[in-house]
Amino acid sequence: MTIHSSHWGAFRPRVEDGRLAEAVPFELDGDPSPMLRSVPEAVHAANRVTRPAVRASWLDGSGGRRGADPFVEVGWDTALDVVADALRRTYERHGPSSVFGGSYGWSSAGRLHHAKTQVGHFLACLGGFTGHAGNYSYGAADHLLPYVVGDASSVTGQVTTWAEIAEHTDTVLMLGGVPAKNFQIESGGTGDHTSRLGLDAALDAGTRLVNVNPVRFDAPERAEWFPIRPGSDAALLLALVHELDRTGRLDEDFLRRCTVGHERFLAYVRGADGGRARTARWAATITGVPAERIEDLARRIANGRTLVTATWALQRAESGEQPYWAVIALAACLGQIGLPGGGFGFGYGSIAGTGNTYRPFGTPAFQARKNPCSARVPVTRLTDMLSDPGGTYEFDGAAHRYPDIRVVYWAGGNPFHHHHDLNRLVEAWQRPETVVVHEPWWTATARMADVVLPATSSLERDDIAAASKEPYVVAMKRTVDPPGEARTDRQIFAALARRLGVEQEHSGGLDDAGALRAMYETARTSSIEHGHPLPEFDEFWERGHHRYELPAPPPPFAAFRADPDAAPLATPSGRIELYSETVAAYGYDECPGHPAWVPGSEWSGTAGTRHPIHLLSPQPSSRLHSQLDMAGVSRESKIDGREPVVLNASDARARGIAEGDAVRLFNDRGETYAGAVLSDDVLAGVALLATGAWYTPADPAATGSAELHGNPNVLSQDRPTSRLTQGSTAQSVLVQVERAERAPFRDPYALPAFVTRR
Ligand SMILES: Nc1nc2c(c(=O)[nH]1)N[C@H]1C(S)=C(S)[C@@H](COP(=O)(O)OP(=O)(O)OC[C@H]3O[C@@H](n4cnc5c(=O)[nH]c(N)nc54)[C@H](O)[C@@H]3O)O[C@H]1N2
Ligand SMILES: Nc1nc2c(c(=O)[nH]1)N[C@H]1C(S)=C(S)[C@@H](COP(=O)(O)OP(=O)(O)OC[C@H]3O[C@@H](n4cnc5c(=O)[nH]c(N)nc54)[C@H](O)[C@@H]3O)O[C@H]1N2
Ligand SMILES: [Mo]
Repeated sequence: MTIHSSHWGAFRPRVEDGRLAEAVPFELDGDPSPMLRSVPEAVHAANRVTRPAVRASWLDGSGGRRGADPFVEVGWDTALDVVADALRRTYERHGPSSVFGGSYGWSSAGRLHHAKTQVGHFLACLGGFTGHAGNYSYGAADHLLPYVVGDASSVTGQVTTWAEIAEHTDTVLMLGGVPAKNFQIESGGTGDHTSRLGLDAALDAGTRLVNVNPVRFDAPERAEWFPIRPGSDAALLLALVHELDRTGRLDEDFLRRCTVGHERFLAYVRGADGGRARTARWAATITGVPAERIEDLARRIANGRTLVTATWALQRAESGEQPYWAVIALAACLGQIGLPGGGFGFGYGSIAGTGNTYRPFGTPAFQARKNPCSARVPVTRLTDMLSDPGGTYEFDGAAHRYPDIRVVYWAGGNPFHHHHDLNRLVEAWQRPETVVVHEPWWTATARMADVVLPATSSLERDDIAAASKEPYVVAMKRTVDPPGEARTDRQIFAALARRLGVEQEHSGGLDDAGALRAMYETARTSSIEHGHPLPEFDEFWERGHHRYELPAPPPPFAAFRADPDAAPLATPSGRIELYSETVAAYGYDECPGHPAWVPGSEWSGTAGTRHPIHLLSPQPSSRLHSQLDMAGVSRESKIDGREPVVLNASDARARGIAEGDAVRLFNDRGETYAGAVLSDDVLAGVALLATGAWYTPADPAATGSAELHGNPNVLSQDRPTSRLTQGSTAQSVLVQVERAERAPFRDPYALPAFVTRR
């Protein structure tokens, strides 16, 4: 029986007449994702890219406008020649930093054909490129946590396991809940979805879950809902600390032994900094949570073993560092960091593998050649980089300059899904001389390219799926033929490398099959060194999967807690820093030296605005970002072809909006149309419009065109969390919503216009 995998899980492909008929869930997966149902339709979609295509007015040098001009289909030789020429010219005239190869994006679960890594490898062979720093997912946490706890392992590494929670934890205080929709997904795929089972086991064992969230439904039914205004969690956490302090419940011994800066932090909480005491009453006005409820919560978390968690979403907002730092501060005050089932951890329900055993070895992954060029720009600064060559920005305590980008090379990502304030990006995107995109589908980003090269989907090539928070390594076997003339990204780069004289550096004499074997062998060597050997390649490929069986890990921070001198953290003090001299010295008022309440410029507490609805753009339940949007589960979720927006029922009534109505969401940055869903399980004043509906401008030739399909990124703001981390602020967005009498419509998945087509 053949096997394949995806970010949404492993499956058994059933093929009929050369076509994928069904993706049958992997029999060992305890909780497979319904998204598998979308796979056949996506793979055989009418909007696959089947031949190389070049934007007509780029080819004839007449200028034109990216996204608005028709394409010409050409043969592979012509396409590869024009790309090779553009690269050669650019490297000669402007050097490596003028080529942007950051190419952010998830591509497929296959670790060899991970397109972004292949882009980086290829461009490194040519002399290097401007890369990116950080990520959209947890960029603020990733750069903040090393200052606080020495590294970001509480986001990316081992956190308290589900088993430990079930056995030891009385209360899990879950900021952002534990969304079942999100734990369908693991980057690199998963053979076994464990989160729902882990949660159920904990609930059965008597663990209480408190879902602190503007949304009720992103937690199990059995959880308690603790509604809160988006963007206000730091205030709640400070008030909980205040309440612990006021009632004599601080763990002074832990604070003294294991932290530095608690005096300054507590002085701030008490109001000794000249500000107000951060009491429950103070927080009530900010968070919308009654003071008594905050006081009661403080009592409950101090009574018994408590784990404080937060989803990644909380830090994707202005000053998104603060709730994360405050979670750690609250956990430190409770004094249970390092105890089984206690302390803090991030990303439960943000991704499938959180709560599993983390495995820092034996995970097959393609190793790209090192980038010889040091230029890197934070992912969230994409638009500024393109529009402001030579401009300066701050990042992580230092000033940097934007490079002068002439070529943008993107494969495996969809910036016209993922980036914020898309109307700004559309204009900045017109500046470079050349934009090359590899895509399996005619996405918004493909339509915004000069040269579009048809890439295979994962089902049309051999690969291996693996992730370090998930026990399975899974063979992804070629199942169907590529459509038209599609090639693997690696084959495309190999052909370009030949033209540019770097074939040996690029491919090392290996074809795709040879490279796959080599990638596996590297992981196997590491697995043997760690005493958990992967089988030989042929045996693995034949069986199709391998499951690592690992012993349960110790609680995070256990060694540090036991003896902080013997097992110090990698912070300057070796302790948990509740006040960081380093961060304070940077002088960023949006990210001071200790956890603080720093209201954003755009959030639900902003008074007197013309755009009173706080729009959250969560991850979609029906797809992965923009992937699978055209198929099955996602397509069926649309309302008259538009993305559903969840509105609080009273907000909808006040605007004359009924269930299923077309609505217009707008602010000063853009406007988009969506279909209304009414709910009492979303806090009043808050709306939810998931990411990933394919960007569909009404008029691609117009500046600031209306968007017709419900893409929240025409509304989101292109402003970083802070200068410290330059994270994404997707969740700090204010909009107005109105009923749309006549809502315009265009097919989001239509093919672009072609001048000629064979
Ligand atoms: N408003 C708002 N915006 C957000 C977020 C949010 O919360 N709110 N979240 C952000 C986050 S956390 C993330 S991670 C980003 C995600 O942003 P992306 O990772 O850019 O989103 P995807 O849709 O997964 O894009 C992957 C692209 O790769 C293509 N692809 C798949 N396989 C292959 C392949 O083998 N080869 C090639 N060449 N291409 C392939 C797919 O067709 C798709 O177009 O979005 C961010 N944007
Ligand atoms: N189905 C599906 N799953 C996915 C993805 C996908 O595209 N589809 N994408 C994956 C990726 S790339 C990522 S980065 C992760 C992202 O994972 P997250 O960032 O955790 O996901 P979100 O869905 O944005 O939000 C999670 C929860 O946080 C809540 N929340 C938002 N803002 C606030 C706030 O200010 N305060 C509080 N208390 N709660 C808040 C939301 O209501 C929601 O319940 O998801 C991954 N999982
Ligand atoms: Mo992400």
